[in-house]
Amino acid sequence: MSLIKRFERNNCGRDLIVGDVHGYFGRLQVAIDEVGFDPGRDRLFSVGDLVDRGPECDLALEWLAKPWFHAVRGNHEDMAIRWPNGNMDARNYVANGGGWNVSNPPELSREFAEAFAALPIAMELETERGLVGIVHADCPFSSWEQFVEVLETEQLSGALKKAVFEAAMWSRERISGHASLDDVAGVRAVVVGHTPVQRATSLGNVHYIDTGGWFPAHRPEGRFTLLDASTLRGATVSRLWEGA
Ligand SMILES: [Mn+2]
Repeated sequence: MSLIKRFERNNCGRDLIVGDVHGYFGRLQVAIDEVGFDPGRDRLFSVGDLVDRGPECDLALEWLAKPWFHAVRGNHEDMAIRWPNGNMDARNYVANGGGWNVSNPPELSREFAEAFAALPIAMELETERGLVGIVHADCPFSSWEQFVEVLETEQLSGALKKAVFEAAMWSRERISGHASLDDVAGVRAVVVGHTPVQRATSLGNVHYIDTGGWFPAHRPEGRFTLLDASTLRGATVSRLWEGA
């Protein structure tokens, strides 16, 4: 298992990056159809948080098995990993949208935990305009190389591992203004989700793309943003699933 997964340049199609999905795979399918996603040439990358809150969380494994779909671990995957080990309080988990997994038979919860524990913490895409990093919440270092170096350290100390994992999957320091807004060095862009934003936005070279495609029906402002890794432009797709 590798904590960083690297992808060579996609020479035949597009690389699109989507924000948090939170169990709305039907909507995600509609969104990628809308931009003419071609599974034979294009690739879809996820910033994590595939599960909790939405109605189709159980489809996450099916999506992860698709050869063109790749995800990093979000804090909601982290909770699903903790759950079968007794490291996740049931009430807190349910409050965070984990009710579907709390009611899963233990064998199934274990299956999800294993699949999510196999996800990398970060991904790295070669694009024609430079390297693009993907992590759920934030890059915990001022340089991407440093982050990768730590993720590749075979015998990472327990304390360092915990701190790096927590920041990568849970941090809101940068977007809440409590940390440096400088570019992450050594990488063209870092793409994250985790903190919902009204529209895709960037702080330095860190791009926030969770525009709430998973928002429930009473929050119709939510959209999926599909960010092109090469142009760093996002297609914000409509809520076709609302029905005509
Ligand atoms: Mn999150």
